[in-house]
Amino acid sequence: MALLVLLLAAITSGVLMFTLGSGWNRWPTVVHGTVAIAMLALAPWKSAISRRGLDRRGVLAAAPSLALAVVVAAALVSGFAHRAGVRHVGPLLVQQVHVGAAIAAVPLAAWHVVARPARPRRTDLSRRAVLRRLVIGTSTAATAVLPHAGDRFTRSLERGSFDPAAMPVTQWLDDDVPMVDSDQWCLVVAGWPWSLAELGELVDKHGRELSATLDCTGGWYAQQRWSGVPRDRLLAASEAEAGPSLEVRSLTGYSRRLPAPDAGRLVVATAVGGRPLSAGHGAPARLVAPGRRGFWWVKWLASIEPSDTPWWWQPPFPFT
Ligand SMILES: Nc1nc2c(c(=O)[nH]1)N[C@H]1C(S)=C(S)[C@@H](COP(=O)(O)O)O[C@H]1N2
Ligand SMILES: [Mo]
Repeated sequence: MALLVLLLAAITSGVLMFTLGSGWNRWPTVVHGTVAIAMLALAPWKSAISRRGLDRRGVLAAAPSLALAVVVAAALVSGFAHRAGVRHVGPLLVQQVHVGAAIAAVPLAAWHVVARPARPRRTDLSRRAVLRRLVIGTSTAATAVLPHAGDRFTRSLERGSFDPAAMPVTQWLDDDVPMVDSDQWCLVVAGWPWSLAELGELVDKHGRELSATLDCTGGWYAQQRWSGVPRDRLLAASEAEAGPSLEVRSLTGYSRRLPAPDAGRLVVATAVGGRPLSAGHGAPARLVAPGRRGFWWVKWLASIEPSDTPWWWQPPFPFT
């Protein structure tokens, strides 16, 4: 039962670590680490129970449970390896192994819960058990919150800050860097097309430079000086009616819906480090969304449309 609770906490905190990039986001990170260590602490008890089950049922009947054990072990090992600074296993990122194993664990854990139900017993909450859990909990929490050199609280490692050429070019899943003809390109804001030249004039008039950290869920982050037009300015200049959310689309079809109250902090960037964006980093224009994880920073902007749909009405992560 305790392991099930921990597994749910691990998955929930892991998803939260991926969705937000600032403020209280450090708490899911602490929970995630604490839960992982607590799972390790409970492993000896669980393996004794599992061995009895295995003897009784045989390997074949226990296959899905064994598969669950393997993927959970893979998630734990890769998680601890990532924490220790290991980033690659062969062609894969350690983080990809970690997330892949966690996703595989979900259906297996669901099967396990249904096929091997365990009822909570009153002794689970007896004073001794509670005390033991408290000791495990607090000591593991203390370990998990210890700072780690070079890590941001998201556990990403620094790559190419203030040197855009050294910053990785990454896409969420399978997007490709498009060939964009900047003479033909325009950014449609609430139905109003802005050519690159017009956008440039707007940058000259209302431009803003800001330092913001791009933190990719792939495990790296970089701080850069971005410059462009604050999106509020762009919306005002486009005479856009505000809605509860803004749908930001890329030329590639990639899109994210952002809450309108964010708009004050969002910048449509045309330059980074004092130079026009490179193709890989989103030329002619990309979104800079301070405090949000990288996957919100839509590159190769095509349109920004105010919308009546609430921002949370979308998959938590993009599909491409
Ligand atoms: N159109 C588009 N924009 C995108 C993505 C994508 O796949 N397609 N990936 C996002 C992700 S996951 C990250 S981390 C950043 C990476 O930006 P960079 O390549 O400039 O470092 O772009 C974001 N913008
Ligand atoms: Mo990313």
